[in-house]
Formats: sequence, C-alpha cells, structure tokens
Amino acid sequence: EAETDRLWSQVKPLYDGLHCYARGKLQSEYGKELVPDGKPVPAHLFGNMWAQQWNNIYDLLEPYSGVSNLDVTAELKKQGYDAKRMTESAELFYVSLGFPELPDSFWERSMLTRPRDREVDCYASAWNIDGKGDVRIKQCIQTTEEDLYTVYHELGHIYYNLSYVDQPYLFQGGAHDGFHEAIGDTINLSMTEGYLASVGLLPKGMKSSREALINRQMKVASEKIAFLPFGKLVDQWRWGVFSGAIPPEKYNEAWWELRRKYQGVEAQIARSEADFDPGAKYHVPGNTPYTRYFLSFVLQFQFHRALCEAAGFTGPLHECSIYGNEEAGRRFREMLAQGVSQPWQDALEKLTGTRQM
Ligand code: X8Z
Ligand code: ZN
Repeated sequence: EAETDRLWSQVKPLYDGLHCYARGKLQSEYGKELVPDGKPVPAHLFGNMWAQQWNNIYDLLEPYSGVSNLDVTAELKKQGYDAKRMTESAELFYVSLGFPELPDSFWERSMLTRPRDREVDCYASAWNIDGKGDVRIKQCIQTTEEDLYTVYHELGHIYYNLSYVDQPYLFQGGAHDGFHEAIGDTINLSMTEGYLASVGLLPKGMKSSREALINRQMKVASEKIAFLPFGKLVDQWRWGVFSGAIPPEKYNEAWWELRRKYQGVEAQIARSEADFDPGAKYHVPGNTPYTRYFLSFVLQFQFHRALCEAAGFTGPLHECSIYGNEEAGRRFREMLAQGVSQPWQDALEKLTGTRQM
C-alpha cells in the first residue's frame, strides 16, 4: 500500500494536468452545465465504462486536428488482416528479438475468435496450462488497432511463460505481478509510427511534424496516464473489503468515494447500495489482482528506456522501437528467463540499473 501511494504521489501531477485538459475539452463539447468547473466529471463522458482509459474520446482530445494519419484499423481492414494474422504479426515482433516461434500447440489450442455456436467469456487473457510449454491465449480478436495492441500484450505473458519454462516450478512466475503485465506493454511502446510503417501498417515516409507528435503523445497519455488512478483504486477498494475497513453496507459508496478521490469522476445518476458497480469490472468477480496494472504502467516506461539504451538508441524515447534489435532482445530475454527466482529489485536493477520503480 505504501509503495503504491509513493508511486501515485509522483505521477499524480501528470494525471491532474491531463484531467484538467480533458475537462476543458469536454466542456467545449457538452457545456459547463454538464461538466462544471471544480467538480468531478461525469464518468461516462470518457467513452469507457470505468473511465479507465480515454482513447475512445481521442477525437475530442486531439490537440491538432487533421495533422496525423494514424488509422491503423483502416489499414488492417484494407489488407484483410484476420485474428490469426494479427497474432502472427505480434509473434514476429518477439521473434525479431530472438524469442522462439510459438509452439504448434499454441495455434491448435488457443481461442482467437468468438465461437459462433456457444457463449464464451471473451475477455482477453493468457494461460500457462502446465508450466511445460502448453501456453494459450483466449481473445475474441477483431480487426482493430486496439485488438492488435492487446494481442501483443497477451503474447507478452506467453513469452514470459515460455522464457521461464526451465525454472523449477516455484520460480515460474513474474518477478512481481507488475512485471508480467509490463512485458507486452513494453513491446506496445515500441509500436511507433516507424515500426508500423516498416510492417506496412502505415504509409511509409509519413511527414512528421511537431503537431503530429503532440497528437501521438496525447493518444499515449489518454491510455497510459489516464489509467493510473483507476489502476490504483481497484485494489484499494478490494483491500478495504477484505480487511473489513469497507463493510458490506458501504461497498458501493466506498467505490464511488475512491473514484471521486483518485479519478475525479462521478456517477451520472444517483447510486445506492442496491447497486454493485465494482462488480461490473471483470477483475473483481473474476478475482484477478489489479495493482499489477498500476505497477506495469510505471514499469513499462522504465523497461522501454532501458531497452532503448541497450539498443544504442540516442534519440527521443517516443521514437524508439526495439523491433529487430538483438542486444535489446538479449537483455529482455535474460530478465524474463529468471522468472521469480530472484527478488524483483535484482531483476529490475539488472535491466535498468535501478532498484526502485
Ligand atoms: O485486463 C487487462 C488485459 C488482460 S491481462 C487486457 N488489462 C486491464 C484492463 O483492461 O482492465 C490491460 C490494461 C488494464
Ligand atoms: Zn495482461
């Protein structure tokens, strides 16, 4: 708890700035009556049920309209990408770093599309079935940019699983939960315009400008910075429930208190204890820890910086892609292969030179 508080206090100013900017944009769209000054913003206006990531309202947030041409979804559709090809595209990135090809069993046993004949839980996840290389993902992949990034994310879990397969069973795991979530997201940070153009998903030789750059950074902020308070508060609520500090008759009230306090958002209609809003978040009834994502959204930037340095990249980090870089791949693979056999601080230090998130 103390560690997440420490990290939150460092990143909060970034969130506050983004929240302020987003409020201004939402005010221009909906008016100050619906989005008043100095009050929490109605949560549903962020284009996501939990207001956890704001990329769905990117068109509203875009600082300079019409200067970027980043329609990866259109390009995927135009080129007839299906679920398998999107997964192969992710595999190729990892292979370019020296990771192995995915085993045949992965392709035979994974679920990459929504079956037509039965109800399934479509929430994207990665599974290490036996600790001996039977790894699978379950995702109902649609041809969109968002799903492309998610497949790369899920394969991060899979390649971590495959990397520590030779460790004793008890050491097969992420150095800490946040590491597991950060592997694929670190790769996501390398899916720059340069990378996307090199694999044919963006027009080559696109003119870059200061305005286009700010737009892209706003897009990244709408996913990564916007997420931080939500990433923190889910387990804060859960820990309160488990410790008894939040009694059953306050489950929903405590949830919204945290949403107001950390995210600065408000329910758009009155809520009561007859509602159970935390239950609408997959990870709550699914019993999936959530602090892992908060930690990952800090760590992945440290990994990205360290790997870019390992790759000998000297330009601005937002332009760095480690795609195809042998040395970055070697350093990354080395850390992943250790699994949880060493304290996470040692793993972090080995890759980044620091023991602190
Ligand atoms: O649940 C996920 C992954 C599966 S491990 C898609 N994420 C969190 C969420 O969507 O709530 C990734 C970011 C945060
Ligand atoms: Zn994940």
